[in-house]
Parts: sequence; structure tokens; C-alpha cells
Amino acid sequence: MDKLHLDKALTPAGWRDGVTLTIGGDGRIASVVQESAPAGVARLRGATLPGLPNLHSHAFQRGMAGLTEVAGNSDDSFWTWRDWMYRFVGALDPDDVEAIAALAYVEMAEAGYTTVGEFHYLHNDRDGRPYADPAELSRRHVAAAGETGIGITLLPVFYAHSGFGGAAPNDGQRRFINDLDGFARLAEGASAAARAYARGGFGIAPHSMRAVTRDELTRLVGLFPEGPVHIHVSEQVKEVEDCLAAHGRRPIELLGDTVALDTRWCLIHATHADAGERAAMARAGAVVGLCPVTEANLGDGLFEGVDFCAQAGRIGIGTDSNVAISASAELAMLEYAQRFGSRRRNALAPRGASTGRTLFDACLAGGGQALGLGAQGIAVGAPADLVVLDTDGIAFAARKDDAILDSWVFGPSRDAVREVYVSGRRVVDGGRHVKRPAIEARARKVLERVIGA
Ligand code: NGQ
Ligand code: ZN
Repeated sequence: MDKLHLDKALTPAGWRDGVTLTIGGDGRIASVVQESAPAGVARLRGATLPGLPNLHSHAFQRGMAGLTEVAGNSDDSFWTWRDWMYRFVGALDPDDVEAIAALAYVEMAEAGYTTVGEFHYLHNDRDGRPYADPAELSRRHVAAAGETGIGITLLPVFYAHSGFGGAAPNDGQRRFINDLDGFARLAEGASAAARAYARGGFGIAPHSMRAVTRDELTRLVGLFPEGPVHIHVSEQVKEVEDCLAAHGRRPIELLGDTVALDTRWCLIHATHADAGERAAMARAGAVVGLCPVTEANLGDGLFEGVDFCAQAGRIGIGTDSNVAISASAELAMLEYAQRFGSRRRNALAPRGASTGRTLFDACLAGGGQALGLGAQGIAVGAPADLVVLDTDGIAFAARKDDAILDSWVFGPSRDAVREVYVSGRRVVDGGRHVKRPAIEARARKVLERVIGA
């Protein structure tokens, strides 16, 4: 058994000064003892947090970060961004996908995320035909996670249509498309790959109410009666309008009328949920997967988070388009969006509570539920996923306990994450992933070729 001594740790029971963890061969915490640092045990200085789940990623989009920020001739929107993204996706081969995913996962670890939910829809070869192994690109994502050491819940996407009412897919979507039989074959290979990795998990992801008919959704959920189910829903006003036109109901209403929403479900964005839809999601115990930096980048609009959290609605965060991978920036954007909307400060925290702590705890629990992770936190039975903040930095001067979290999220604390452990293994040291140089060099070659062309 390995041991680590943490000078200061955020545990489920609150902040503790001086705890020694025993870590079993399975990478899980076997004991937590409050004591002063024992001789001969590796010591983590600073403040140690549990690793956060990143519940929503499209890893390949990391490769186009910063390339869609030039104003076009017509009005730029989510939909013009999507055309750009479709062109980028058309150029990637399996090695490229794996190289970019590994870079994204390195950056996630450096940011303090220890598990990623990969909402993976790039399945087919460039001509739209399945690869010889239909799970080829699913496997590549598990391989990228394995190389970087982070956990992954692989969420292969079922995608069949370009719009409501079962509209035929367009050419830009050819690499995503499946029928239910094809998807079942793909999912078999994908789940085998995920389960062969010690930190792998598996769920399914109907892409959106646009891309899946109600009948397909019902059958899909019937085929996979267990594990997480993620779906993009109600992100754009046009999507709500098109749904109302086709079905006379809003997207989350339509979803709830089609399947039984419960704690398996993670509704990504849910930006334009109305009051009734928010109440239904909260009642179901489903997680709303917010991706604040991407939602700002894409001009999605504002989720009414104050109202949802007041109903004990469950939330988690995701890096989605991976345009900027930072857990602290994601949490800050989550709160700031609500401040813009409500014209209040500390909009998401109950009276007397720290906003940083409230959001961190909520996203640890919500992200863990959404990714099917089981026990979490610095506690017996949970994986030893640890994020060490370097509190020697001036950003943390005289900060104690929750003020450390608030200063990490809202303060001038760039590069505060010094070390990260996943399953008790150190993957980030001195703020850098231990494999960054090689993974970065490989990704650079890919990007120079793909974007330079
Ligand atoms: C995606 N991304 O699947 O990558 C989507 C865009 C779509 C976001 N929604 C494509 N942020 O929704 O049709
Ligand atoms: Zn997404």
C-alpha cells in the first residue's frame, strides 16, 4: 500500500489539516487518518482538492480552438461555427484524432480534471463508411485517456438525422451517422474498449432531439437499460422553435414525454429550458451539464441557473468544445453568467456559503453522477484522484479553507495546479503533465499538417 500525506485537504467532512491517505493496489483510498506528517511518507504541500469530473468533451474540437474567431460576411452564429467545425472534422484520420485527444486530456489533467466524459460522435471514415472496426475512433479516445492516465466515461453518440421529423442527414454529418443496428455493433466494441481500461466507463449519447427520432430514442434507451445517458438539448433558440414547429412541444418537454428522465440522464446545456422544464429536470434528479466557456463562445444564451439551483437542481461542468480548458475558469464563468443575468453577486451560493466551495461541491457530485463514477472525494473507497494547489503563490496569501477555493476560481491564480494524481499515480508534476513534451510534439505535427493544408 502507498501512502501520501496531505498538509491540507478538502474532504467530504470539510477542510482538514494534516491527513495521511493509504492507497490500495486498485488506486482507491483505503484509509484517511488525521495526523502530523509521518516520517518517510511523501508529503503534498499546499491544499489538495478531489479531482473534478469534466462531464462533456468533444476532444477533436481542441484542434480548432481560436480558429473561428474572425467575423464572417453574414451574421456569425452557432450554425456558421458548426459549418466550420464540420470542415475541420472532415480532415482528421484516426491517428490525428488520437493525437489531438491526448493533447486535450493532458490539458484537462493540468487543469484539475481527473475524468472526462467523451461525447464521441466522429465514428466513420472520411467517406462516411464505417471503419473495418466500427469502434475504431472510440478505441482511439480510450487509448488517449490511457496514455495520459485520466479516467474516461466513453459516451458514443447515436446520430441519424439533420433535423426534427427524421430529416435526412447532410453531407457534413456523414462521419457521425448510424442506424440502430450499426450503433449497437459500434457500442459493443466501444464498451469493451472502455471496460478494458481500469479507469474506463461507458454510457450512451443520443446526440440531440434534432438528430434522433422519438421512436429511435425509445428503442435506444431500451437497448441500453443501464448506465449514463447524455443528450444535447435546448442549446439554441432555433432548436426550440424548430421543435415547437415539428412537435408542438419544447425540446425538454418532448424528451420527458418520450423517455422517463431520472438520475441516469445528463442534459447538456438545457440553455433555453423554461420554468416547467427546469422543474421537471430538478424533480427527476437529472444532471444539467453546463459548459459555460463554450456556451459563451458560441453565443448560446443564458441558462436560468439561480432558479434551477434554488430547486436543488443538479449541475456539473464540461469543457465541450475545449476552446479553453480550465476548471477554475469554467466555474468562474458559470457564476459570472448568472451575475450578468440576475444582477446579483454570489448568485449561486446559499446565504453565508462560499461560491467557490458551493460550485465545486455541486460539480463534483453532479459530474460524478453524470459519468457513473460512484464514490468520490477524498474519502475511503473513492479513487485517489487528487489536485494539489500551490498555495505559496501570492494569490493565496492569508487565504484559509474556502477562501482558497474562492481565490483559485475568482482570483489571480493562473497555474495554481501543481500536482495531479489519478488513482494514486502522479500525472502532473510542477504544473505540467509528465508526458506533455511528447504528446504536444505529436499534436503539433498533426495540427500543422491538417490546418496548414
Ligand atoms: C457538437 N456542439 O456536437 O459538437 C455540438 C455542435 C450540433 C455543441 N452543441 C453540433 N456545443 O449541436 O449540431
Ligand atoms: Zn457538446
